[in-house]
Amino acid sequence: MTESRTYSFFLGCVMPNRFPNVEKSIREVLPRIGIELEDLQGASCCPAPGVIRSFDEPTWLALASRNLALAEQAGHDIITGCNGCYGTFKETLAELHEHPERLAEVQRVFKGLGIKFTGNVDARHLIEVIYFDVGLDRIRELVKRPLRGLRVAVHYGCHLLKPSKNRPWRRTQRHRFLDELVEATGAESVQYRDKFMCCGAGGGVRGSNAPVSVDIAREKLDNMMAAGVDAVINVCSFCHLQFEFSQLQLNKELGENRYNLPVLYYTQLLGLALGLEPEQLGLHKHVISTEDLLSRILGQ
Ligand code: 9S8
Ligand code: 9S8
Ligand code: COM
Repeated sequence: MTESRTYSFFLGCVMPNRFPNVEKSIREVLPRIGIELEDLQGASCCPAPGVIRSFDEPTWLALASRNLALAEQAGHDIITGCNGCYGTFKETLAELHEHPERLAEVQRVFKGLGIKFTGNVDARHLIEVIYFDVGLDRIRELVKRPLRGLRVAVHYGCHLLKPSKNRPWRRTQRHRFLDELVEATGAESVQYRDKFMCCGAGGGVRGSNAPVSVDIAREKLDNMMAAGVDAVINVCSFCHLQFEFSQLQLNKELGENRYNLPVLYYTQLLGLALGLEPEQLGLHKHVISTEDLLSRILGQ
């Protein structure tokens, strides 16, 4: 592997406010695999692609550009662990690069604010950096506690993959990269029905129509559970929120504890395989308990 590289860490809103445990797992795991993080000072909401862009596109573009400008000034590319933030930055950069007049428009707004911005910066999802720069072979070498026997359902999430023309993955409906990253830990990525379906949270659906949103999550969870998995693995703050809290809501509605599938963010799974302790990965702070899963993995 190449030597370590530093990125400006963009947290977004959901992770630091709702899942500091996931944030902790990222901060523990990434430096161990050669990815150094420097906090992006002064950042705002990305802003959320499925929400803010739908209401006011120019404001979305200007605010996203401001966050990109902060990274440009810090001298690093952005790294994020949220699909929504990733989508905003990838699409903002594509818009600015394809339409120089839009970059000029943003620069005009920034001039009065004293912000320098050339657009010469990139934004990457931590999964993209792990897959392309660290690589599967290096991950396999670093695994100290292979997670053999663990059956998981991988959830990619929409903004990680679409629109495919602005994403680094091969243009295919049958992505494998996240499955491969999961399998590099020794776990088995189990196929399930409608794997590429939305979790139901994005695009303002969870905020504006909770029953529809939770119903979509239920369908995904039912499909995962029908495949007999031990956990769901995701790479998005908002998908993580959806799977954690929808299970609580469903159990409450049903009056029984039918949904208790542990929800792990990828760096939590990888951290376990690297031999880290559950507390270092925030695994003791989950909405849906990870206790049984952990005793199986750790053999207690
Ligand atoms: S920031 Fe504000 S709401 Fe959110 S987490 Fe991800 S998308 Fe961007
Ligand atoms: S899936 Fe459909 S829009 Fe999204 S990326 Fe995260 S939240 Fe779940
Ligand atoms: C989902 C982001 S990750 S948004 O709600 O679609 O903007």
